Amino acid sequence: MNNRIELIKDDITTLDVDAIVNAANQTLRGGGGVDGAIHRAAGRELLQACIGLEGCDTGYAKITPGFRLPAKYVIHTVGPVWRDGHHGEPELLRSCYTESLTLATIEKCTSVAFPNISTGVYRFPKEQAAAIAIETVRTYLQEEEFPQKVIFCCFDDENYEIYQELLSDL
Ligand code: AR6
Repeated sequence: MNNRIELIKDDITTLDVDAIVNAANQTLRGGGGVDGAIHRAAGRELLQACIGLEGCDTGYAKITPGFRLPAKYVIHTVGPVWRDGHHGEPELLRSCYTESLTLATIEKCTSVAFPNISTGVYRFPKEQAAAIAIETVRTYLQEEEFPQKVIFCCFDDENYEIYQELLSDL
């Protein structure tokens, strides 16, 4: 199992994988953070494709080509905005991972990279978000052959260290 999960610290837009996941907002029209970086690297065609998707609800995911990215696909998911943890935030975050993985399975993706959804602008506590991400991915991989590899792609040191710690306990 653990050889199907990898941890890296990198810019997700540079990864040569089948799919990268985008931490988008409900409009799917780009934004800051990882969303902005993905749109800049993929080019305007990505925005055109996203406009055609007509938005996405929190906890769900939609897929587009990767256009100028090395990745073949971008899976756009909308994480919850953290309020106090009692407004369904954990369940919605879990759903982001499951829905994204389901799209990856449908497209027979071999490798999928996730950013730390909701832990930036949306202020989800990083420790809790990492625990949910790891647990959800592990459970999913127990049931499914695809994707064969899931990469947690951290960008900030804090998230990277949290994942290192949690993954070393497995
Ligand atoms: N590669 C990988 N991870 C990155 C990159 C990158 N190039 N850039 C930032 N991160 P955020 P959210 C990490 O704010 O909290 C956008 O405006 C970053 O360190 O991008 O889900 C959307 O349009 C953090 O750990 O996403 C939405 O409006 C993680 O990505 C809103 O932000 C997520 O931070 C979504 O907020």
